[in-house]
Amino acid sequence: VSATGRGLADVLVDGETIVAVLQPGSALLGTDVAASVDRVIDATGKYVIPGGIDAHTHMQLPFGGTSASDTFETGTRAAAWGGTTTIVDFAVQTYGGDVFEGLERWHELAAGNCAIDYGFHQIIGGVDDASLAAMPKLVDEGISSFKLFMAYPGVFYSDDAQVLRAMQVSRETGLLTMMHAENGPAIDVLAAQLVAQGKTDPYYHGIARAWQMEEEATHRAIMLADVTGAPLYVVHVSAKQAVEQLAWARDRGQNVFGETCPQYLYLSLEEQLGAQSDEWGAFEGAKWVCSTPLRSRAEGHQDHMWQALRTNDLQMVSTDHCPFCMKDQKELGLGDFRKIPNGIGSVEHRMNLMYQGVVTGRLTLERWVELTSTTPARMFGMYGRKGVIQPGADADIVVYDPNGHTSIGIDATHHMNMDHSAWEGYEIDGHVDTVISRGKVVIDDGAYLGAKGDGRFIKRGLTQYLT
Ligand code: DUC
Ligand code: ZN
Ligand code: ZN
Repeated sequence: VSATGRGLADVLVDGETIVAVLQPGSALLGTDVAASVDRVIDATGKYVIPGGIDAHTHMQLPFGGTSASDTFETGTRAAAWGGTTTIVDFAVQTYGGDVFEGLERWHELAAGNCAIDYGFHQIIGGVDDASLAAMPKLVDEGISSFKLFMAYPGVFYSDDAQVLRAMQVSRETGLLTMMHAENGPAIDVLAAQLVAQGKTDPYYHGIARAWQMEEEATHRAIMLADVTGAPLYVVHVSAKQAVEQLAWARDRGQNVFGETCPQYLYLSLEEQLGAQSDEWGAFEGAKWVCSTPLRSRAEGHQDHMWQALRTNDLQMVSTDHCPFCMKDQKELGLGDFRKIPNGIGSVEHRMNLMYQGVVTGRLTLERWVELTSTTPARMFGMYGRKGVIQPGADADIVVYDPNGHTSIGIDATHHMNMDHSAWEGYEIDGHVDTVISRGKVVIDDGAYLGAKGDGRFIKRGLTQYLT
């Protein structure tokens, strides 16, 4: 299955590379291919797809006095288990810090530790003369995108003047501007007022981060992109009104793109409000605290996200994988939701969760591949090598069994480094059977055969979505 069609084929891999896609049973140069290869993986009755590309992860991200609980080792191994063969993580620069020191630090964290290939975007948490001067040099480092935050004042935040200046660099260099679009200063006032009223449970995180705050910031980002001519990619879109802004901008001819994440398709504010456990009481909802937040199902956001994926108002699905344990991490926010580290761990489950869109008739098989692999490759400058099964591409291949089944629990079948799962109890129609990462079989019939250090840094080119 590719983004453009499906059919029966044999895929021939030599070393790390796909060398041929053949009609079943073809002879190659007079030889019987099946008889002359080292190993045949029989995928009869299953889907053979390009390995998943999760273009938005945060391994080991420092946040709220703690760090995301997956290391590059544990997080990329979990990704492999779930049929993802490439991640793009975020190197971090913060205010006053040096862009290249931030990037160097991320290289140190990842190098030699990853199970699958990885690239980096650069977070610019402090737009100033020094970072603006450094940004064009990112292109040579294979970093072709940077992320700004209109949220988190005092941490990652950029004001409109900073956003504008960074977007001018985006326009000049072709670096893609990625935006966390929420009105952080206004959200922080609302959040403080809620806490002062004693409304401290996790649920109020989503009340403070109202959809209006996302719609407004999305619109502002679009206008700043328009005036500068920068290409804009809005991350973790969760509000239907934000999607409408993106669709409006695209109709005006702007180079504006958007991703959503599984949590905004499946989970809701109402379920977060109802969350209860013996151990945590209503604080159980902390496992679903992420930003942008979960949205109200009564308001129809989840259905709208599915629709937007079908109609291409949203172009891709990433996870924003940013896991924190309940113990010692999420619990920092007991009594004050503002102190709950923001994030959900999903890197292991994205391919399965999105396949449910096929099962329920919301997506075609081809669109599943496009949203989870082919578009991420094109959007972030890796297409040809990644995101497609064709001669010359890296042999990143998943054999997916539509008749298999996957139960998401927190037992031995769970590989992310977390003490809970936001997805516990989900029953998936479908199963990741075999995962090949650059020619090496890393997941084989329920066994992990890879090793840390298998994954290599991918130098990315500029986005292939623009002329
Ligand atoms: N949102 C999250 O949920 N976690 C990390 C950063 C972000 O923007
Ligand atoms: Zn973000
Ligand atoms: Zn993120």
